[in-house]
Amino acid sequence: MSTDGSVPAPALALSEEVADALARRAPVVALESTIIAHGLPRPRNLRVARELEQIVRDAGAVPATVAVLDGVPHVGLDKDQVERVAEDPALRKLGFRDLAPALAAGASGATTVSGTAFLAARAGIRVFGTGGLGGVHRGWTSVQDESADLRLLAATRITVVCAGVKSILDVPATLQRLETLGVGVVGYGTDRFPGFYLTDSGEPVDWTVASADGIAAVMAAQDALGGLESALVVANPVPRERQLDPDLHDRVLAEALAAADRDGVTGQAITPFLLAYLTEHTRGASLEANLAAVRGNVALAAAIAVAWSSRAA
Ligand code: PSU
Ligand code: MN
Repeated sequence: MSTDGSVPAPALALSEEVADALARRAPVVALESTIIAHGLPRPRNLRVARELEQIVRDAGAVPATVAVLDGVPHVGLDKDQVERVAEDPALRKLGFRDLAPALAAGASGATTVSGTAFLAARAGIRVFGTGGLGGVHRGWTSVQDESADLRLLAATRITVVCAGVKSILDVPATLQRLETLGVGVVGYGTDRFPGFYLTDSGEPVDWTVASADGIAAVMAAQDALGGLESALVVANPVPRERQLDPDLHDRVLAEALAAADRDGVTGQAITPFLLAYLTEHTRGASLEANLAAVRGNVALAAAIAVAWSSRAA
C-alpha cells in the first residue's frame, strides 16, 4: 500500500508478443479461457485452445488468451500456461466480479466473457472472439439468473464476435436486455440472430454488416460518437451445413433443462452442466457445432482486428 492508503493497480501480465503487438498497434485478438477449462471436454479442450490461437496467427493477428494464474491476471499465455488452463481441474470460473477476490487470494481461474472482456479492454485490446455469450436464463421469473456478461458489455468498449447467445438461454429476453443496456448488435452477413449451435435462433437482428472493414467502420463510429462505453456484439452464424440438427437440438435441450431442474443445478454451474449434457446426449454432435461456431468466430475476430489496425495506421 502506498502512503496515501491507496493500493497500486494490480499489473496485468502481458505475454511478450501481446505487449509487442499492442505497442506497434498490430492486430490482437482476445480469447477467453472458460470455454477451454469449463466449456469443452478434456483432452479435446487443449487441442482446441491451441487451434484457436493458430487460427488467429494464420490470419495475421496475435492471440491473447486471458486467465488468472496464481493471483495474476494474464493477457496472452505461453505454451505451459495454455496447458495448465486446459488441464488443471482446480481452476475456478471467474466472471468480472470474481477477479478482485481471486487476485487477493492468489487464486487461479479461467475467465468468462465478462472477465475476459474486462481484462482485455484494460490491456488495450479491442477485439474478442468467443463461442456464445451468456445471457438471460430460461425461467428468469423464478430464479433471476442473468449472466454478468450483459452488464459488463454495457460498460466496456470492446467488439465481441460470437454465434449469438447460447441457445440454452432465453434468446428473446437476452436480446431485449442487450437493447435496454445499449449494447450494439450487428449480424455478420445475416439479418437473423444466430442460435449458437443453430444458424438461426428464430429472432431477427436489426443491422447487417457484410465485411470485416464494415465492422471496423462501426467501431470507428462508436468512438466518434462517444457517450456510453458500450460493446459491439458481432453475431456470426455457424455455417448451416455445420449446425446441430434443429430437431435433435430442441429435444435434447428440453431433456437437459429438465435434468438441471431435477438435480437442482443453479448459478455458475448451470452453463457448463447444460453444455456437457448436450455433448453427451447428442453423441458429440453439439460439440462439433459448438467448435465450428467458435472457429468461425475467432477467424472473423482476427479479420476484424486486422481491419481495425489498418484503419489506425
Ligand atoms: N461459450 C461457449 N462455451 C462456454 C461459454 C461461452 O461456447 O463455456 C462460457 C463463457 O465464458 C460465458 C459463460 O461467459 O459461459 C457464461 O456463464 P454464465 O451463464 O454463468 O454467466
Ligand atoms: Mn448465471
